Amino acid sequence: MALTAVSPAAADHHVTDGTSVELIARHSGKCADVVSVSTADGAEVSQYTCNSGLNQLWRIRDLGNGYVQLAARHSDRCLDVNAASTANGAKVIQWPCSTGANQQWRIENAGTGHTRLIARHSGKCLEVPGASTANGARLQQWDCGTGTEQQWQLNTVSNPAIPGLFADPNIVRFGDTYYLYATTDGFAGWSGTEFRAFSSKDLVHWTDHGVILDVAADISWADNSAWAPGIAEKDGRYYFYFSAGLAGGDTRKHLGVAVADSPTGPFRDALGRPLVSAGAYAGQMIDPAVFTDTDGRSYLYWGQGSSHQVPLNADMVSFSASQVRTYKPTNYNEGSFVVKRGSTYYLMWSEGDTRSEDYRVGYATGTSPTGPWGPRVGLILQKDLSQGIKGTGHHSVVQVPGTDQWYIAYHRFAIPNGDGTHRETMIDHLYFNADGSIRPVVPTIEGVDPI
Ligand code: FUB
Repeated sequence: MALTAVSPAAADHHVTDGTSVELIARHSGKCADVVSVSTADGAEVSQYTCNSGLNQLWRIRDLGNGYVQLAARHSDRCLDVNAASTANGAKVIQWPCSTGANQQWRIENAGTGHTRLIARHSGKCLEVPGASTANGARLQQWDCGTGTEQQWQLNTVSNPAIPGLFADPNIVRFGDTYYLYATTDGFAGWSGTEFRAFSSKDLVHWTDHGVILDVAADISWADNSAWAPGIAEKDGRYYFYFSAGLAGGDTRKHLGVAVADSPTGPFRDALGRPLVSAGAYAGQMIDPAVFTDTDGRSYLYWGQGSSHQVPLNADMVSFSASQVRTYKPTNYNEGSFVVKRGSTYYLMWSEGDTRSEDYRVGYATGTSPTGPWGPRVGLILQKDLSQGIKGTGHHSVVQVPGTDQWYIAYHRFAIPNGDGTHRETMIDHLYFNADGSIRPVVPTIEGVDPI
């Protein structure tokens, strides 16, 4: 289970906007649950044995006024006191999120790791009637007291790893800190311009460092389509590779590289021109990724339609064209990514179209960072319709130093209502089998425990 108790202090003051929580009643240990996973307006909310279902996960929206909304993840509808009643015993339902004070909840510290949830319009507390421990007991509001049936534990889940719409995540570790860089999603035609940086010590709690590069503002040769970044460090400088386009009738993308003295920027264009211009190689010049071998040499990978691979020069912003190798593994589309485990190199890539629920990740192995690569071994990651998980792809992988613990960051369609331009970034475990093959990843709604 990947559930982390929010501390009372955090529950009072620092519940992070966009995180999802289970609401667990103290007296029963059961979860606030939208009955039968209903998406209907007015569906009742009761307590039920916790099962990690999306109808038991509530996404926090911090309203900035001391109150939060709690939106059920399966329906995107808000926890709501029916008809804005102020009466004791008024039932709690889900309802389309609005500005109503009967959907606004104050999270108050009740001690011992628990909270009270107080409805703004009535000042009354969310409770399980009669301190029932039965599945199906309908939640209601009542005058606040000291009963444990009015006390709730807020357990955060770690997926999506970063709140909001982000795709093509590149996860890396610099020093003792993990970083995530991604495409900012939610724009028609993936036309967004900004890249942000996120950092975490434990892979669960992430800090948003804001915009580190805006291709429209910071890159003279680009003004749209800030896609799919990759980053590497050398001698205390950070090299940020990205794809972007320049409007004016040309829809092609180029690869660029920006540089900074910190992993959180600010980054500036390293070359004043693309590192790889559209048309230089087969396919689209998108989806850069960097692998740095144990000898310190870094390699650049990119390409849609084909996977181009080359050692970077020591300056990290140039390479020898004569050393570029191009591969087209079975089912390859885009999103090349390489890791090394022992003496084996693993080339992974995304298959299919990011707009398809069948977007997925396959892999092959090789004996050098630029191949030759063996035949496609199989899939690492694919949709799981039993959990409503679709469109899993464009991933990256990070190893916990000194261990054989590996994590995969990837995107999938947002839940609910996602598609190929509304994607969210996930982190899950990646395991190797004893024979060195990669075990298919189990994509989860909950994510991982803090490391
Ligand atoms: O996010 C824009 C594009 O979608 C990426 O470059 C592809 O890998 C696909 O995920």
